[in-house]
Amino acid sequence: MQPSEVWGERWNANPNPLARRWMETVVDKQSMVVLAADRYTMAGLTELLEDVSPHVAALKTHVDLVEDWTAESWAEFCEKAKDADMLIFEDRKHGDIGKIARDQMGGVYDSRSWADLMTAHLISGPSVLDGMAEGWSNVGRHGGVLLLAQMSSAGNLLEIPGYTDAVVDAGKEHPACFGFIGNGSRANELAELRKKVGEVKMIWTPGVNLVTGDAELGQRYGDPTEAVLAGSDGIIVGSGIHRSDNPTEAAKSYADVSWNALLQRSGL
Ligand code: 5BU
Repeated sequence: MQPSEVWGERWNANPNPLARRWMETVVDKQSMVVLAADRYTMAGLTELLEDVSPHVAALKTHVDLVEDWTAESWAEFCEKAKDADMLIFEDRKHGDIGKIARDQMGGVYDSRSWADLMTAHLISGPSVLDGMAEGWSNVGRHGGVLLLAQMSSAGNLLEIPGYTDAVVDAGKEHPACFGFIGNGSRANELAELRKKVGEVKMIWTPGVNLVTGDAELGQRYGDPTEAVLAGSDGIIVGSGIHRSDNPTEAAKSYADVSWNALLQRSGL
């Protein structure tokens, strides 16, 4: 299948190389799964990646969770992910003023050099987007920011009226904005977000699991099929895969569910 068949105008009219890369990988792998690789050792991460990579289209990291992190082992891990055709997405949730966010992409972890995508809150204003664009550009790269327009956790303050709309208005027009984080646990809120975002920017959704309902420490889970039908372009799945007894099979199940939902959404 070709990306244009599955994504239609969203493929044909999209000028953003990262968005096109994502849409293409989804079709190649028949998977919209963004793996939240929340393991705490390099061995655990590497094993997980090897188990699931055919069924996963992007790798989401929290680099500061890793207890035995070294620059060398991380570089090797990222290389494996790239070889398996995955975009690398550091869920850093930047939120400082532009120049500090830019410089926080350097430092020990030097995320500007290996992350293709990164999350940010827009709480400090649009300078965070400019700063992050500069961060990548300082090492000769282009990356994309996923702005938090919604969150999956109960009681999050992004739900205060007006906040999501303000994030979408600022991000929609900004070239560094790859897309938005939407709440996968509430399909109706996600559908509203899709209407506001339009067709160009991506929406990726955490808070999805085949077992729905309230979970650990305020996390909430919705059904991945419903999330895709409501407008999700990437389902972020963590424990549903990495805590499963069989991560390979779990990853395949999420891939199948997301791909079938995408085909249904596209009328195929
Ligand atoms: P889980 O194990 O599928 O619940 O993991 C979800 C991941 O998505 C985890 O890495 C969180 O940091 C991340 N996440 C989230 O759960 N909810 C949000 O609103 C955002 C990120 Br933003």
